[in-house]
Amino acid sequence: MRRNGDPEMILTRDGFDGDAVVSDGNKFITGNGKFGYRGTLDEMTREHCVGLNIAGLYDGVEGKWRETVNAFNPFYLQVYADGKPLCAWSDNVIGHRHSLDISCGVFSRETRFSVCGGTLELKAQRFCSMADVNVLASRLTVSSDVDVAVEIVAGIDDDVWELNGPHFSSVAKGCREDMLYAVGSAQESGTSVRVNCKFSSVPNRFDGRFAHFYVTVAAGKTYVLDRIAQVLVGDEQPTPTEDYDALYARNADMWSKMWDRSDVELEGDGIDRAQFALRYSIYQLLILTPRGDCSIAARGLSGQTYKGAVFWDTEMFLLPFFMNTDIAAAKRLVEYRIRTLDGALAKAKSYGYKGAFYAWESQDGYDACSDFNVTDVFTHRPVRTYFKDKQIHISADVALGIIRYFDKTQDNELLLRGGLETLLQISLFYYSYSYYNHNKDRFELLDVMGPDEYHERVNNNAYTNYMAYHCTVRALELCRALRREFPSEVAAVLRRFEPDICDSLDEWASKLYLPACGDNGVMEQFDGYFALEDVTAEEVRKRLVNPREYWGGTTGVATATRVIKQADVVMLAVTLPQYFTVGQIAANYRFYLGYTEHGSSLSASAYALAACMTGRAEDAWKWFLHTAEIDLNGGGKQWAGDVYIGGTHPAASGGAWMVAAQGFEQICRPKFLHRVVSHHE
Ligand code: IFM
Repeated sequence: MRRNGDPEMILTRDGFDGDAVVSDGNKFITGNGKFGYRGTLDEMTREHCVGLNIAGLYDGVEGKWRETVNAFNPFYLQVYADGKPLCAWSDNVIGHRHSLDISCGVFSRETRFSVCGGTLELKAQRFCSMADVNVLASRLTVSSDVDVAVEIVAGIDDDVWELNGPHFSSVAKGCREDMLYAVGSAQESGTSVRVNCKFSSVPNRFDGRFAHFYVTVAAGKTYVLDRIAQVLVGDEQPTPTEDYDALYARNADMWSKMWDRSDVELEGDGIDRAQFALRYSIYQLLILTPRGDCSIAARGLSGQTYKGAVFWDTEMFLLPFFMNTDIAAAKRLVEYRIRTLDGALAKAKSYGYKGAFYAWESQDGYDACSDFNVTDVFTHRPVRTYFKDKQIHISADVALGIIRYFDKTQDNELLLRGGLETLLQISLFYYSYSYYNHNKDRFELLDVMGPDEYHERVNNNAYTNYMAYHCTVRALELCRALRREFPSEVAAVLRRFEPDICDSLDEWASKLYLPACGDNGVMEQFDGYFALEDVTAEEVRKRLVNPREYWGGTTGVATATRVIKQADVVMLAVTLPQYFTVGQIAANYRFYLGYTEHGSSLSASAYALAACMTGRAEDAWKWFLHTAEIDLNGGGKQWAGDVYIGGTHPAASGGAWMVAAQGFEQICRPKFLHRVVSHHE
């Protein structure tokens, strides 16, 4: 495994590009699972989207979306030489570069300025410590080939970038010798956020907000200023911290252990670009390693997009990586869902259903998904969307996460401490949601939305029906097996349900409608899909009047067509391949590809996996690069109607890992997957 400082592990931008500030904030992000610090420069402020995002701390402001909180920025710093500010975009810049060392999560910048007839070089490094998760460290060095009088203004910037803030009503700030602090409380919960920043030398002056250092940098000499920050949430207490070098060494050591567990090496000619993209994807996953009670948000720790909420992305795209590299982290992800079962029970009840209907956008179990998740670009009016009400597949995705975790670990304890109850409550939800069609003597799941969000309120979405069926059958199997070993514990779980729950679910599953593949091998995405306008995604794109237009909803360009946002039947085929033959997977891949917009970053990896399963090496490679490079290219949609949805794409990174670690090996020897289940057509 490559180590700290290896050029093959470094991502670099040469020269400053003002247009790339926001996307570089995502691309050069550092983090440790508890915090994400965007890849911005020290002299930047909220207008450059500087962000120190805190995992799992949510706050809501009256009339606005509830979202995760960004902490005060401990690393604001502006150097003045000869009375003028030195910024990467100043006129006197001779050269600039910033980089990210993905072997150890260290962000660096080097900028040279023409000052006083000589050259002054400003270098800075920083990292979020993987070893001490409340700690962030930064080192600034200033050197020059002429004597220069320099003023450094450094401190905690409490004017934070927020999408739906302000989240702190008042902030107390102060300075104690070599340390600044800022403390505020999140408006809704009152949870306190304290940021301390300790300098390696005592400032000359504190102006009530920032510290000022006045130094003369002598020709040929280097001035060094270290800053060690602690970010404390709730009742966390400050702890003594080590110096920069010691923190750096322990952080690097921790990273090296993480890479030892997680690296995937590709073999072959001309794979350098792909290898880097894959390692970069793994880096993006490692900086999201869940801590404490938290799970992982859909845009990771890159900001407040998607409200910092947890989606199905976690179970379907992130869990496989953690299950194979860090089982303790995987367990946290699964436990998060078990812990938030009450929220799912309450959501089901609020719609008049039984069982567990999980939050589409979970903030600790509460569903943050708005009824109007998109704004129309023409009228600027909110558009009624049905993600929250109708994407019922979320509960089965959660169940599959628990089942896969159990299959890997045989952790009976987890099942007995809430896992089994969660699985049965999820099955009960589908049972209560379903409709019994007397004419056809079968149960159906009506008025739903599958993974393809452009077709709302459809009947019998294939992905949803199969996932509900599969998870119910597995839940019952696990229940029976567990009952043999732990009869009294399982009896206690079952007492929370109607006495005949298992028989009812068994019968329901045996009568749930599972659409079969047609003679051509293609499975219809939902009832009536084949009757929609037969037009490709590219043709529909040409119909857009505004590039940010929303394709779905009642009047979207895709709604009345076969054009879909993301892998749906193909997602089903790669998730539960046992219900398909290889030929059927190939047929669905071919059929749906042209209709898929890939408007979600979740789509490409599903197509890559399907390509792997059906021996399509070139396509697999293409879709693999697409998913692995999404954050390197600044790709992915930035807007849904008028709503900003930019940030990093953890699910795409997780998908890249799945394709590399689990997909590629199938290209040469596709498994024969045939076990067709098609009943009640
Ligand atoms: O979960 C996804 C969804 O499938 C498509 N829209 C974005 C969400 C978050 O990544």
